[in-house]
Amino acid sequence: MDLATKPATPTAIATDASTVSTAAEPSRAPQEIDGFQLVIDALKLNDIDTVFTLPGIPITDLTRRSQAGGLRVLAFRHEQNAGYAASIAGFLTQRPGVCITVSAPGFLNGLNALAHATVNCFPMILISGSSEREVVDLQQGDYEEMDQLAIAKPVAKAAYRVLHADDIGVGIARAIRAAVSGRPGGVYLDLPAKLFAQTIDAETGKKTLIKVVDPAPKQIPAPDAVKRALELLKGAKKPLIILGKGAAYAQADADITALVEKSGVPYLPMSMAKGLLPDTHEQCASAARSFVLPAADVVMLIGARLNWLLSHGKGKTWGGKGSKDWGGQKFIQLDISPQEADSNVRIDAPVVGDIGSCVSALLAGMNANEGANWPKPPAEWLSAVADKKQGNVAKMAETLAKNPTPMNFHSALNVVRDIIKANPDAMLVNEGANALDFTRSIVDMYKPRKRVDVGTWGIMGVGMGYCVAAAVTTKQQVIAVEGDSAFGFSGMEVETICRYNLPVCVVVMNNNGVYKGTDVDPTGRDPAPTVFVKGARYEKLMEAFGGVGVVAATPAELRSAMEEAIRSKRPTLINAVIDENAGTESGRITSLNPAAAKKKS
Ligand code: ADP
Ligand code: TZD
Ligand code: MG
Repeated sequence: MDLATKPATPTAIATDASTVSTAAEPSRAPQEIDGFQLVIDALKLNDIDTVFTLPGIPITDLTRRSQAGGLRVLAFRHEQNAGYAASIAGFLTQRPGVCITVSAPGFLNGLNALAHATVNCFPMILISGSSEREVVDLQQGDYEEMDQLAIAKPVAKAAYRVLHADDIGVGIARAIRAAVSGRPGGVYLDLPAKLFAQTIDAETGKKTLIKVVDPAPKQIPAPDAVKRALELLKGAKKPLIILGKGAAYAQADADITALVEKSGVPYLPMSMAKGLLPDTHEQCASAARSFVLPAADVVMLIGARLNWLLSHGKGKTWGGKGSKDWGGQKFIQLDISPQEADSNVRIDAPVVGDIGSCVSALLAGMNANEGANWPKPPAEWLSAVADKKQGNVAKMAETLAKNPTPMNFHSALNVVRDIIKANPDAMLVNEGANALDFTRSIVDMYKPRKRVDVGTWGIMGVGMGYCVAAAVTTKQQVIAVEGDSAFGFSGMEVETICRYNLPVCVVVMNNNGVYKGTDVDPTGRDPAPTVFVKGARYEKLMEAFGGVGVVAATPAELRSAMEEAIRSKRPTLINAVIDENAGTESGRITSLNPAAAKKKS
């Protein structure tokens, strides 16, 4: 920001990065260390190697000096996208993703992602610079004045403020511990501008830093809880396992596979748990979802909550008669949060602990009791699931084989499905309504933590932030399947993707609008609220920054464009032209639309 236009206060000038012409450290006695450096050193000491940010007062120099000090500093065009990037980096790495923003508006832009991290159980730290306490608390109108700590608290797992340079070590340590221990979540760390310029003796300062020992301690489940769960599972006639993104987060892939295979129980992956075992696994019951949920008698939830995404464990989805009726299932729930059990229906066998420890305790119990002879579920159940699956897979294959003009979601996603099959290490980012729901059901995943999407809230806007974080943290090719509306929320970050030259291929499923492109304003005055400029040329956005833009009107064109993107590793945006009639209102969650609910009642 230009000082001439800034309502400067003396303290703001003192910490204003625009007064510092280079990334060099400001002059001070050689034996002193300042707040900026203590923050950077504390992050590095705790193996945080990347920060997601957007510079400005008072954190410009924090970003410059972080970069000079060896951190990877990824600068975005909007803090919300930096925040989403940090949140998914946390999910992928089990280390808190760090987002650094300016005060008030920048902080508020980052807050959405902080809430998202908390709701999705992703470890993240939002660090925001803030104005001077004395002025904020008396509401005297400071530059970007806002009581940020108070605003962050309700959406954060924890929120802290550091006022003195010698407390920075403790502040960062507490933030890291809060983010990754127990149920992970978003943590807010408030750093007032004055703090960065404070200096203390360098030797003393170094001693105040804390390297967090065992930040996410194992939590071993109680033996009687494990025994209770195994007894329930063993007695089941129609057992089912549901894997959630908590299971994916836990990185206990081999034990989870062993547990599922040893039990012989059909399983359903929630969307971000897809690929924990390959979707093509014979026990995968995704293609028989609406059959297995109401039919199962014992359901084991592994890192999945019985929230709206699982119809709260009751109602018609689960075989209940009315929307609030319990379907009669018994539930086993493996979760790190002891409060999760009974949140929606009774949990008969809660197993509280980290997924890795819970799963290995169950496996040990199975081996101790029965050795290789742990009983498989009854054959009638397995064959009923297999039959249902086969029928649905055959129906889907028929639909996928059609080649309509213009393309619909199925014919386009049939291509994406092949591309992911051929490139199972690629990361898949996915958002939209139809663009989300069809991708989730059509595109098989083969490896853990390869699919990242709208998560627990079903939010639009995670797309390009996720792409940057996925590319940087995994070093793999990233493929994003984006609704045209969804893409618009973070579309400007294609510049960021080009700037860092990341191997990201964005496929915009362009059906001219939200759900469909066919609505009209009944008064004839304006475009309908769900409709965009028809035939929009999204690919030109990528070309504007030196990336590759392609229009794909047929599956063949889409296939060759995606193959070329993967071969070249260049930032690519493919404008996939989809029939504007192809979608349905709200995708698969039409029932949550109050208009639809009203029609029914
Ligand atoms: P999904 O949306 O895939 O169903 P949810 O986000 O609803 O998954 O559920 C994830 C669950 O996993 C949360 O209840 C959370 O407490 C739990 N969880 C997250 N990390 C771990 C872990 N390391 N060990 C055990 N449980 C975890
Ligand atoms: N705003 C935010 C932050 N999240 C949301 N989920 C919405 C608005 C509402 N919304 C959905 O739930 S899906 C969607 C919106 C605006 C966009 C659907 O259009 P699309 O996908 O083009 O992305 P399809 O393929 O046309 O259905
Ligand atoms: Mg659309």
